[in-house]
Amino acid sequence: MGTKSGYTYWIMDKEPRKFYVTTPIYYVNDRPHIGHVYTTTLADVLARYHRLRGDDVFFLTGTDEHAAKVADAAAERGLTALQWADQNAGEFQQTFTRLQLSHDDFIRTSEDRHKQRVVAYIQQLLDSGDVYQGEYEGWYDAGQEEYVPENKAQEYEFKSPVNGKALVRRAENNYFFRLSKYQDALQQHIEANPNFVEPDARRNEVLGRIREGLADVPISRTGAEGWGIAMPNDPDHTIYVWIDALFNYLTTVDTDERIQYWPADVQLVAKDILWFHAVIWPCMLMALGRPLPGRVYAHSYWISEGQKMSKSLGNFIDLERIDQYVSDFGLDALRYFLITQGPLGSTDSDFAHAKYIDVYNADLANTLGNCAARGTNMIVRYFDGKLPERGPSVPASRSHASTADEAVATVLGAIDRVNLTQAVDAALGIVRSIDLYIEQTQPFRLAKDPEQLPQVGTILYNCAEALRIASLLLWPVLPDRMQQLWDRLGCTSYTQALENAGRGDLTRWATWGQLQPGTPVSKGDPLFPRYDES
Ligand code: ME8
Repeated sequence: MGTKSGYTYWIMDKEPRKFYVTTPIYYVNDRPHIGHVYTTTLADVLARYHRLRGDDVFFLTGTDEHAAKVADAAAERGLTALQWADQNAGEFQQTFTRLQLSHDDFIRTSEDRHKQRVVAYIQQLLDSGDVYQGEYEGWYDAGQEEYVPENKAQEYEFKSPVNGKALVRRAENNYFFRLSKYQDALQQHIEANPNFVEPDARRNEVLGRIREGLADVPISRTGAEGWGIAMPNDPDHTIYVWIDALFNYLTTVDTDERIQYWPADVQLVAKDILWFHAVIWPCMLMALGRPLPGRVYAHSYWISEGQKMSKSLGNFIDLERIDQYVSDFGLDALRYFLITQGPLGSTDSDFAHAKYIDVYNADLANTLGNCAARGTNMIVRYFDGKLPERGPSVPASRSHASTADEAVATVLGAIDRVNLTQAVDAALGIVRSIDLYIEQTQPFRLAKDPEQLPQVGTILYNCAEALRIASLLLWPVLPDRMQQLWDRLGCTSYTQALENAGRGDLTRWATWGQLQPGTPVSKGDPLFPRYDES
């Protein structure tokens, strides 16, 4: 902090902290569905929280294109693999743009910038002896494009746990990654860094499996017919799609301008692909001599109306359903449902229509929307649409300033732990406290007596100020509607800072007492109109 012309000001040009967040890169054999939208929305909300607090954010998503199932799906349609990949990668990009996801880059593994660097990394591993040639035989899950260890294959009765198709016995001459060499180092890293794999239940599973022992893994296959990245100096072998794909997190930022973002701070994945991210990936990074990511967070699954989503049941929450929810309830409402009801921890979540309506009406229409409408309506009605002065103090059970300060601290801590549900809950807690305050102080009754108007001013000032702080803390989840609310409260400078500089200054902005009395306040349409199915 410093002083200038008698005012205290924060030094704005302090070096921002970098924050790099990734999502899995998605297969382009099919169109996006709610699972893809979910993880990308989680990353978006995290990215926005970090931008809001002033961090220098890099948010990456993209598509994983070199899978055999992409080539197969293309062949069924008489297209080349790249044509089909272009079409679906385009669909992912358009969907993410339509959903206003704020990624800084979208990597496609078929791009040269990715392929060239993958070849260089594999060459480095060949040179160091961490990649070598050998013979491999095992149970192969063709749908997942992965070998299943013998004990797991037995447990699954030699069927894919994902699509139920028979595992096939396959023998190949492959290149291998010397995973076994890194077993101890990885185990120590996970034990010493409790946040490296989260949530805890998943971390324990991963540690348990590592302790059973890590065998070297094949990283190439033959017969890919030109779809994929060839092994350096050995065009008959194609780099296994998973190895190619994992490198995306590094290839995208391995340039002079971006390398300061590495290592990733948070890598979001779902539980099905945690092994690759918590074991194979960090060991490859160790072999390359690169720093490891800060956190690999594996969320659980969305199911649909109580059932696992599957092609055969045809119950995917697909793009059509997603667009329908956006048009019926608004984009912010979809984001809110995903973030507050989603499978962020270690249990699955049900995407159920009735629950969607309940959550929307309870939290958004009745709590947040209603609170904003009450406060602004009274300011318009009793103070001619100008924010009143803080008059004499009014007895209340709790100070708003301290409720807001605590919420800000809770949100900042929750964000660091990727606990988005807790962050939203703390922000909404401010809104609930405003409702309670209005119930206790009854400004609508006091306003009937002109002598009490200064007290009404205090109450409404406090409500508006608390609402302003709540809106800042809710913006990452509800960017569109909170910006509308800022317009009504005369806080358009936040929108400008976030749009122009790409970052905010949350701790300064969220300090109590910044709304200026006399500022025009308008009421506008309901932010979240109540939804009535009929
Ligand atoms: O696995 N609930 O791609 P993918 C929640 N290309 N999230 C879900 C979900 C569900 N029911 N279904 C999918 C791949 N997801 C690889 C990844 S990374 C180097 C390569 C989300 O298209 C979740 O994030 O099958 C999951 O990890 C991802 O989609 C899998 O997408």
